[in-house]
Amino acid sequence: ECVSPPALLIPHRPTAQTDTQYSSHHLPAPHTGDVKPAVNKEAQVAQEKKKLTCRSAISKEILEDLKLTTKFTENEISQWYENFQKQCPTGRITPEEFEQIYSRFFPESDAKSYARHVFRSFDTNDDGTLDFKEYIIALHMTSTGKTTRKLEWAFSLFDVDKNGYINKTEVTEICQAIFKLIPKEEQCKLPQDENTPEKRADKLWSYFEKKDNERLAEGEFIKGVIENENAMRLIHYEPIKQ
Ligand SMILES: [Ca+2]
Ligand SMILES: [Ca+2]
Repeated sequence: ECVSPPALLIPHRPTAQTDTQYSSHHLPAPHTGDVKPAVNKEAQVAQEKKKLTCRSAISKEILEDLKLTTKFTENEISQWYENFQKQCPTGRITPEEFEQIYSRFFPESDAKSYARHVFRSFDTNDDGTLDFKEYIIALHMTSTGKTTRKLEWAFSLFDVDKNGYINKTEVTEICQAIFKLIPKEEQCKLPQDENTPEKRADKLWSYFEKKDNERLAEGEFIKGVIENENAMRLIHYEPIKQ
């Protein structure tokens, strides 16, 4: 059992519903303290002791850094850290763990390749694991109300080889991963011009007015998506709410 996925999707229109969904599914709930009555005092003391020895505080350096790079408060960061430590005792999330988190959220479909791409976009130091700092920055990028910030992240998701540009092959690759998230019964209800990953990629690419062999810079990508509701919709998949 590990932490919740930081970014299943890019909520394109922040609504009250999205916010509620976000707080219940995406954020590891800040530790509010167990209110269960203690069975006996001795056990309680032992438990407190254990807590104190197991828990290592977040380093000042990381805390200061995160306060600068995100809008989270010191208290929020500390609570998430505590939660993260509890659920990921190694302090790192592996690609396999990340895939498992995603597959729990998409039980009807194959979330593996999408999870791999998201993982890659968050693993900024390319060491093959997500540490707490990368996790919090991921949370910040995807939970902020700012559309441009989310789109900066979306750009990094689509920039598969991390060269600073998106080409059509990369768009196709991400569209293939997104497609696998869509349950089969939903796939057959898709519009004719987006019912395969290739068609979805063609449609999305057409909004940027680029030739097939041209590439997109970050600014062009963000502008193109902001200006076009369909492009915004096609860059991610939002499961139908039950
Ligand atoms: Ca890393
Ligand atoms: Ca690229």
